Amino acid sequence: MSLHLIIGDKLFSSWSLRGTLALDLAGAPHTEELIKLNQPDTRERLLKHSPTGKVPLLKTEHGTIADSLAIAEYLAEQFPEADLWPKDTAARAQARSACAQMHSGFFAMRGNMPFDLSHDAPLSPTPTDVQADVDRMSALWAECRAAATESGPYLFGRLTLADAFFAPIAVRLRTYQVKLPAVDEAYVDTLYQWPAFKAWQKAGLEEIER
Ligand SMILES: N[C@@H](CCC(=O)N[C@@H](CS)C(=O)NCC(=O)O)C(=O)O
Repeated sequence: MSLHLIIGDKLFSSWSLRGTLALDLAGAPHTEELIKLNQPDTRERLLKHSPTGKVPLLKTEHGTIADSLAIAEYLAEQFPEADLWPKDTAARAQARSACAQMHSGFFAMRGNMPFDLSHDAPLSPTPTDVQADVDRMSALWAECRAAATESGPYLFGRLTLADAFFAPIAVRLRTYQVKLPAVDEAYVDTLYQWPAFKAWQKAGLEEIER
């Protein structure tokens, strides 16, 4: 199977990180192409691949798939042996629900705390709607842990697509130095130790030097 992932800058592109982590979970060999965002020719370059003009994009033998959630579902379907979602039906439903909530919400956090791997300062003061998003995130993670039926340090025990979807939030929480309950702090630590995340972080920080 030939898979080609098109992403934005590793330093800035949170949605691209989700696509890459989903491919890592699937154990899917693929090639990668990085299109720098916020350049005069960015839109023209993206439109050559997809009318969405957004990354990530996954080029497959079944066509070009736009959107990180669609990419995740495609990989789950194509690599069933990788068990990208939790095995238990109720846990799987909760994992899908959590990813969808991430995908279509948390706007205050996303808007006020832009993804930037090199950022290292708190918001001062923290806007009320951002704090509400942080509190809701913490509650959502607790709901995931409560639904988990497998063991391990990730949201549903073992690594699943839910962790790929929340890794960029872990970056925001850490780089904006958000105070978290110990259980969430430990989860952020766990995500920062995921080898595929570490590789992305290293490459992202190297983009600054270039
Ligand atoms: N919901 C989409 C969001 C994709 C998105 O907004 N990607 C941003 C980069 S993280 C983008 O491509 N922006 C285009 C641009 O900045 O020109 C997904 O899940 O893939």
